[in-house]
Amino acid sequence: MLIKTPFPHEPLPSEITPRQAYLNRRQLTAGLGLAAASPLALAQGAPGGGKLPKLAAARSAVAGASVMDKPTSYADATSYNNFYEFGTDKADPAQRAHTLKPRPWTVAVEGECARPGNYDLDALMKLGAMEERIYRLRCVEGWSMVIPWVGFSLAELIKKAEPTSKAKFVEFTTLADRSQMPGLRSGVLDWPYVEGLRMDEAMHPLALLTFGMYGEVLPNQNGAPVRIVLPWKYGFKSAKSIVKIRFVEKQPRSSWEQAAAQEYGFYSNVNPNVPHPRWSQATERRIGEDGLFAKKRATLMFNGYEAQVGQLYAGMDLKKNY
Ligand SMILES: Nc1nc2c(c(=O)[nH]1)N[C@H]1C(S)=C(S)[C@@H](COP(=O)(O)O)O[C@H]1N2
Ligand SMILES: [Mo]
Repeated sequence: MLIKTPFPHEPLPSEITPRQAYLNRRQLTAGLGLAAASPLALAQGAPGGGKLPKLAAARSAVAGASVMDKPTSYADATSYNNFYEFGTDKADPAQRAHTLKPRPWTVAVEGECARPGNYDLDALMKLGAMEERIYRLRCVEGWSMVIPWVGFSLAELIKKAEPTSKAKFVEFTTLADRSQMPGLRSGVLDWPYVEGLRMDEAMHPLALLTFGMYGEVLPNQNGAPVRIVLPWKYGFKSAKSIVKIRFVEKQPRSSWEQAAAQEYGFYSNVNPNVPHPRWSQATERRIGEDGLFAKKRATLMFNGYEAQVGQLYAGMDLKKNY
Protein backbone atom coordinates (compact mmCIF):
# COMPACT_ATOMS: atom_id res chain seq x y z
CA MET A 1 0.00 0.00 0.00
CA LEU A 2 1.18 3.48 -0.76
CA ILE A 3 0.83 5.86 2.14
CA LYS A 4 0.96 9.48 1.12
CA THR A 5 2.76 11.81 3.48
CA PRO A 6 1.21 15.25 2.98
CA PHE A 7 4.30 17.06 4.25
CA PRO A 8 7.66 15.65 5.12
CA HIS A 9 8.13 15.07 8.81
CA GLU A 10 4.52 15.49 9.80
CA PRO A 11 3.84 13.41 12.92
CA LEU A 12 1.65 10.59 11.68
CA PRO A 13 -1.09 9.15 13.90
CA SER A 14 1.04 6.00 14.10
CA GLU A 15 3.80 8.05 15.71
CA ILE A 16 1.52 9.55 18.30
CA THR A 17 -0.32 6.32 19.08
CA PRO A 18 2.00 3.89 20.81
CA ARG A 19 2.67 0.63 19.06
CA GLN A 20 1.19 -2.44 20.69
CA ALA A 21 4.62 -4.03 20.57
CA TYR A 22 6.02 -1.44 22.96
CA LEU A 23 3.21 -1.99 25.42
CA ASN A 24 3.72 -5.74 25.35
CA ARG A 25 7.44 -5.41 25.89
CA ARG A 26 6.98 -2.92 28.70
CA GLN A 27 4.52 -5.15 30.47
CA LEU A 28 6.95 -8.02 30.12
CA THR A 29 9.89 -6.14 31.66
CA ALA A 30 7.72 -4.68 34.43
CA GLY A 31 6.55 -8.18 35.25
CA LEU A 32 10.11 -9.38 35.55
CA GLY A 33 10.97 -6.49 37.87
CA LEU A 34 13.62 -5.15 35.48
CA ALA A 35 12.29 -1.63 35.29
CA ALA A 36 13.47 -0.46 38.72
CA ALA A 37 17.25 -0.39 38.24
CA SER A 38 19.00 2.92 38.97
CA PRO A 39 19.79 5.21 36.01
CA LEU A 40 23.50 4.87 36.70
CA ALA A 41 23.44 1.09 36.60
CA LEU A 42 21.46 1.19 33.39
CA ALA A 43 23.78 3.75 31.86
CA GLN A 44 26.75 1.53 32.48
CA GLY A 45 25.03 -1.62 31.48
CA ALA A 46 22.49 -0.60 28.81
CA PRO A 47 22.81 -3.69 26.67
CA GLY A 48 23.13 -3.71 22.90
CA GLY A 49 21.68 -6.35 20.64
CA GLY A 50 24.67 -8.67 20.97
CA LYS A 51 24.79 -9.30 17.22
CA LEU A 52 27.12 -6.53 16.07
CA PRO A 53 30.84 -6.10 16.80
CA LYS A 54 31.61 -4.50 20.14
CA LEU A 55 33.08 -1.00 20.24
CA ALA A 56 34.97 -0.31 23.43
CA ALA A 57 34.71 3.18 24.89
CA ALA A 58 35.69 5.07 28.01
CA ARG A 59 33.19 7.15 29.91
CA SER A 60 33.29 10.70 28.56
CA ALA A 61 34.63 13.50 30.73
CA VAL A 62 33.03 16.20 28.55
CA ALA A 63 30.62 18.43 30.51
CA GLY A 64 27.01 17.41 29.92
CA ALA A 65 27.99 14.29 28.01
CA SER A 66 26.14 11.81 30.21
CA VAL A 67 22.57 12.59 31.16
CA MET A 68 21.11 10.64 34.06
CA ASP A 69 17.85 9.77 32.27
CA LYS A 70 17.15 6.08 31.86
CA PRO A 71 18.43 4.97 28.44
CA THR A 72 15.90 3.90 25.87
CA SER A 73 15.92 0.16 25.27
CA TYR A 74 18.09 -1.05 22.40
CA ALA A 75 15.02 -2.66 20.85
CA ASP A 76 13.17 0.67 20.72
CA ALA A 77 16.21 2.70 19.60
CA THR A 78 16.75 0.33 16.67
CA SER A 79 13.15 -0.20 15.56
CA TYR A 80 11.67 3.31 15.66
CA ASN A 81 13.80 5.35 13.28
CA ASN A 82 13.84 8.18 10.80
CA PHE A 83 16.09 7.34 7.87
CA TYR A 84 14.14 8.40 4.80
CA GLU A 85 16.63 6.76 2.43
CA PHE A 86 14.94 3.52 3.55
CA GLY A 87 11.36 4.80 3.64
CA THR A 88 9.31 7.25 5.69
CA ASP A 89 7.64 4.82 8.07
CA LYS A 90 9.28 4.48 11.49
CA ALA A 91 9.59 0.72 10.97
CA ASP A 92 11.10 0.94 7.46
CA PRO A 93 14.77 1.47 8.38
CA ALA A 94 14.88 -1.57 10.69
CA GLN A 95 13.20 -3.71 8.05
CA ARG A 96 15.03 -2.43 4.98
CA ALA A 97 18.46 -1.08 5.95
CA HIS A 98 20.09 -4.52 5.76
CA THR A 99 20.94 -3.61 2.15
CA LEU A 100 23.29 -0.85 3.33
CA LYS A 101 26.94 -1.88 3.15
CA PRO A 102 28.80 -0.07 5.93
CA ARG A 103 32.18 -1.53 4.90
CA PRO A 104 34.29 -0.69 3.03
CA TRP A 105 33.49 3.00 3.61
CA THR A 106 35.30 6.21 2.80
CA VAL A 107 34.66 9.71 4.09
CA ALA A 108 35.96 12.60 2.00
CA VAL A 109 37.17 15.61 4.00
CA GLU A 110 37.48 18.57 1.66
CA GLY A 111 36.92 22.25 0.95
CA GLU A 112 38.53 25.12 2.85
CA CYS A 113 41.20 23.20 4.75
CA ALA A 114 44.95 22.66 4.58
CA ARG A 115 44.74 18.89 4.98
CA PRO A 116 41.91 17.44 2.92
CA GLY A 117 41.79 13.71 2.37
CA ASN A 118 39.85 10.54 1.91
CA TYR A 119 39.62 8.59 5.12
CA ASP A 120 38.99 4.90 5.12
CA LEU A 121 36.65 4.03 7.99
CA ASP A 122 39.38 2.41 10.09
CA ALA A 123 41.65 5.43 9.65
CA LEU A 124 38.77 7.73 10.56
CA MET A 125 38.06 5.77 13.73
CA LYS A 126 41.65 6.27 14.83
CA LEU A 127 41.48 10.07 14.76
CA GLY A 128 40.18 10.16 18.33
CA ALA A 129 39.66 8.05 21.46
CA MET A 130 36.23 6.39 21.66
CA GLU A 131 33.97 7.72 24.43
CA GLU A 132 30.51 6.78 25.59
CA ARG A 133 28.10 9.73 25.68
CA ILE A 134 24.56 9.34 26.95
CA TYR A 135 22.58 11.96 25.04
CA ARG A 136 18.95 12.91 24.77
CA LEU A 137 17.80 12.94 21.14
CA ARG A 138 14.70 15.06 20.47
CA CYS A 139 12.96 14.67 17.12
CA VAL A 140 11.14 17.68 15.69
CA GLU A 141 8.07 15.41 15.52
CA GLY A 142 7.70 15.52 19.30
CA TRP A 143 9.32 12.34 20.63
CA SER A 144 12.65 11.72 22.29
CA MET A 145 15.04 8.95 23.23
CA VAL A 146 18.10 8.60 25.46
CA ILE A 147 20.94 6.79 23.73
CA PRO A 148 24.44 5.78 24.86
CA TRP A 149 26.44 6.72 21.76
CA VAL A 150 30.06 5.82 21.09
CA GLY A 151 32.39 8.18 19.26
CA PHE A 152 34.59 11.22 19.78
CA SER A 153 34.18 14.96 19.37
CA LEU A 154 33.88 16.06 15.75
CA ALA A 155 36.41 18.74 16.75
CA GLU A 156 39.11 16.04 16.73
CA LEU A 157 38.61 15.48 13.01
CA ILE A 158 38.24 19.19 12.26
CA LYS A 159 41.53 20.06 13.97
CA LYS A 160 43.35 17.42 11.91
CA ALA A 161 41.93 18.88 8.69
CA GLU A 162 43.26 22.37 9.58
CA PRO A 163 40.41 24.51 8.23
CA THR A 164 41.46 27.83 6.65
CA SER A 165 40.18 31.23 7.81
CA LYS A 166 37.59 31.03 5.01
CA ALA A 167 35.94 27.97 6.59
CA LYS A 168 32.85 29.41 8.30
CA PHE A 169 30.59 26.36 8.06
CA VAL A 170 30.80 22.59 7.77
CA GLU A 171 28.59 20.72 5.31
CA PHE A 172 27.77 17.03 5.74
CA THR A 173 26.66 14.89 2.82
CA THR A 174 25.31 11.42 3.38
CA LEU A 175 25.22 8.36 1.12
CA ALA A 176 22.72 8.37 -1.74
CA ASP A 177 23.01 5.03 -3.53
CA ARG A 178 19.90 3.64 -5.15
CA SER A 179 21.30 0.13 -5.14
CA GLN A 180 21.50 0.19 -1.34
CA MET A 181 18.70 2.60 -0.44
CA PRO A 182 15.18 1.85 -1.69
CA GLY A 183 13.78 5.10 -0.27
CA LEU A 184 15.68 7.18 -2.83
CA ARG A 185 12.96 6.33 -5.35
CA SER A 186 10.68 8.66 -3.39
CA GLY A 187 10.94 12.38 -3.91
CA VAL A 188 10.20 13.20 -0.28
CA LEU A 189 13.62 14.90 -0.01
CA ASP A 190 16.15 16.13 -2.52
CA TRP A 191 18.92 13.50 -2.27
CA PRO A 192 21.58 13.29 -1.07
CA TYR A 193 20.65 14.29 2.48
CA VAL A 194 22.70 17.36 3.35
CA GLU A 195 23.15 19.06 6.70
CA GLY A 196 25.31 21.87 7.98
CA LEU A 197 26.71 23.54 11.07
CA ARG A 198 28.40 26.82 11.82
CA MET A 199 32.09 26.20 12.52
CA ASP A 200 31.82 27.02 16.24
CA GLU A 201 28.87 24.63 16.59
CA ALA A 202 30.83 21.88 14.85
CA MET A 203 33.81 22.54 17.15
CA HIS A 204 31.70 22.31 20.32
CA PRO A 205 32.86 19.28 22.34
CA LEU A 206 29.29 17.89 22.53
CA ALA A 207 29.13 17.56 18.71
CA LEU A 208 29.81 13.86 18.37
CA LEU A 209 31.29 11.98 15.43
CA THR A 210 29.49 8.73 16.13
CA PHE A 211 30.46 5.17 15.26
CA GLY A 212 28.49 3.13 17.76
CA MET A 213 25.76 2.86 20.35
CA TYR A 214 25.14 0.62 23.37
CA GLY A 215 28.76 -0.53 23.26
CA GLU A 216 28.55 -1.87 19.70
CA VAL A 217 29.04 -0.47 16.19
CA LEU A 218 26.05 1.42 14.77
CA PRO A 219 23.25 -0.70 13.35
CA ASN A 220 22.51 0.24 9.73
CA GLN A 221 19.18 1.84 10.61
CA ASN A 222 20.89 4.23 13.05
CA GLY A 223 23.33 5.54 10.44
CA ALA A 224 26.17 3.04 10.07
CA PRO A 225 29.06 3.28 9.84
CA VAL A 226 29.42 6.94 10.83
CA ARG A 227 27.02 9.77 11.63
CA ILE A 228 26.96 12.92 13.69
CA VAL A 229 24.89 13.50 16.82
CA LEU A 230 24.08 17.06 17.93
CA PRO A 231 22.18 16.63 21.17
CA TRP A 232 20.99 20.25 21.48
CA LYS A 233 19.42 20.27 18.00
CA TYR A 234 16.41 18.53 16.55
CA GLY A 235 17.21 14.99 15.44
CA PHE A 236 17.24 15.73 11.72
CA LYS A 237 20.50 17.73 12.11
CA SER A 238 22.19 14.46 13.17
CA ALA A 239 22.95 13.18 9.66
CA LYS A 240 23.42 9.43 9.19
CA SER A 241 25.81 7.44 7.00
CA ILE A 242 28.08 10.37 6.14
CA VAL A 243 30.33 10.22 3.07
CA LYS A 244 31.54 13.81 2.81
CA ILE A 245 32.55 16.56 5.22
CA ARG A 246 33.22 19.86 3.50
CA PHE A 247 34.46 23.17 4.91
CA VAL A 248 32.71 26.08 3.23
CA GLU A 249 32.52 29.85 3.38
CA LYS A 250 28.76 30.20 2.88
CA GLN A 251 25.98 28.75 5.01
CA PRO A 252 25.04 25.38 3.46
CA ARG A 253 21.47 24.74 2.44
CA SER A 254 20.24 21.65 4.26
CA SER A 255 17.85 19.14 2.70
CA TRP A 256 15.18 20.06 5.20
CA GLU A 257 15.49 23.78 4.47
CA GLN A 258 15.24 22.93 0.80
CA ALA A 259 12.07 20.91 1.45
CA ALA A 260 10.35 23.53 3.64
CA ALA A 261 12.49 26.53 4.67
CA GLN A 262 9.72 28.17 6.71
CA GLU A 263 9.47 25.01 8.86
CA TYR A 264 13.05 23.82 9.24
CA GLY A 265 15.58 26.55 9.83
CA PHE A 266 19.32 26.15 9.52
CA TYR A 267 19.88 26.23 13.30
CA SER A 268 17.05 23.97 14.45
CA ASN A 269 18.04 24.22 18.07
CA VAL A 270 15.53 22.52 20.34
CA ASN A 271 13.37 25.35 21.67
CA PRO A 272 10.08 24.80 23.51
CA ASN A 273 9.18 28.49 23.00
CA VAL A 274 9.25 28.42 19.21
CA PRO A 275 6.47 26.21 17.84
CA HIS A 276 6.84 24.46 14.53
CA PRO A 277 4.37 26.24 12.19
CA ARG A 278 2.07 23.23 12.37
CA TRP A 279 2.50 21.99 15.95
CA SER A 280 3.81 22.95 19.38
CA GLN A 281 7.33 22.04 20.52
CA ALA A 282 6.58 22.55 24.23
CA THR A 283 6.34 18.86 25.18
CA GLU A 284 7.64 15.51 24.04
CA ARG A 285 6.87 11.84 24.34
CA ARG A 286 9.78 9.76 25.59
CA ILE A 287 9.90 6.51 23.61
CA GLY A 288 9.34 3.65 26.06
CA GLU A 289 7.05 5.78 28.23
CA ASP A 290 4.25 5.70 25.73
CA GLY A 291 1.58 3.85 27.65
CA LEU A 292 -1.96 5.10 27.47
CA PHE A 293 -1.62 7.18 30.64
CA ALA A 294 2.03 8.20 30.29
CA LYS A 295 2.54 11.90 30.84
CA LYS A 296 4.38 13.89 28.21
CA ARG A 297 7.61 15.52 29.30
CA ALA A 298 8.30 19.24 29.08
CA THR A 299 10.81 19.97 26.33
CA LEU A 300 13.87 21.81 27.63
CA MET A 301 15.65 24.78 26.04
CA PHE A 302 18.47 23.46 23.85
CA ASN A 303 17.16 20.00 24.80
CA GLY A 304 18.63 20.46 28.30
CA TYR A 305 22.12 21.44 27.10
CA GLU A 306 21.69 25.20 27.58
CA ALA A 307 24.50 25.46 30.13
CA GLN A 308 26.91 23.94 27.61
CA VAL A 309 25.82 25.49 24.31
CA GLY A 310 23.78 28.60 25.19
CA GLN A 311 26.72 30.95 24.70
CA LEU A 312 27.07 29.89 21.05
CA TYR A 313 23.85 31.79 20.39
CA ALA A 314 24.28 34.78 22.71
CA GLY A 315 22.62 37.86 21.22
CA MET A 316 20.84 35.93 18.48
CA ASP A 317 17.10 36.19 17.98
CA LEU A 318 16.16 32.52 18.31
CA LYS A 319 12.69 33.11 16.87
CA LYS A 320 14.22 34.44 13.65
CA ASN A 321 17.12 31.99 13.69
CA TYR A 322 15.03 28.90 14.37
N1 LIG B 1 20.78 10.44 6.17
C1 LIG B 1 19.77 10.67 7.03
N2 LIG B 1 20.06 11.06 8.29
C2 LIG B 1 19.06 11.29 9.17
C3 LIG B 1 17.69 11.16 8.78
C4 LIG B 1 17.42 10.74 7.45
O1 LIG B 1 16.26 10.59 7.03
N3 LIG B 1 18.48 10.50 6.61
N4 LIG B 1 16.69 11.43 9.71
C5 LIG B 1 17.03 12.31 10.83
C6 LIG B 1 15.99 12.37 11.85
S1 LIG B 1 14.58 13.19 11.43
C7 LIG B 1 16.16 11.87 13.12
S2 LIG B 1 15.00 12.12 14.33
C8 LIG B 1 17.38 11.07 13.46
C9 LIG B 1 16.96 9.74 14.06
O2 LIG B 1 18.09 9.04 14.50
P1 LIG B 1 17.91 7.57 15.14
O3 LIG B 1 17.05 6.77 14.21
O4 LIG B 1 19.27 7.02 15.28
O5 LIG B 1 17.23 7.76 16.48
O6 LIG B 1 18.20 10.84 12.33
C10 LIG B 1 18.38 11.95 11.47
N5 LIG B 1 19.37 11.65 10.46
MO1 LIG C 1 13.53 13.72 13.42
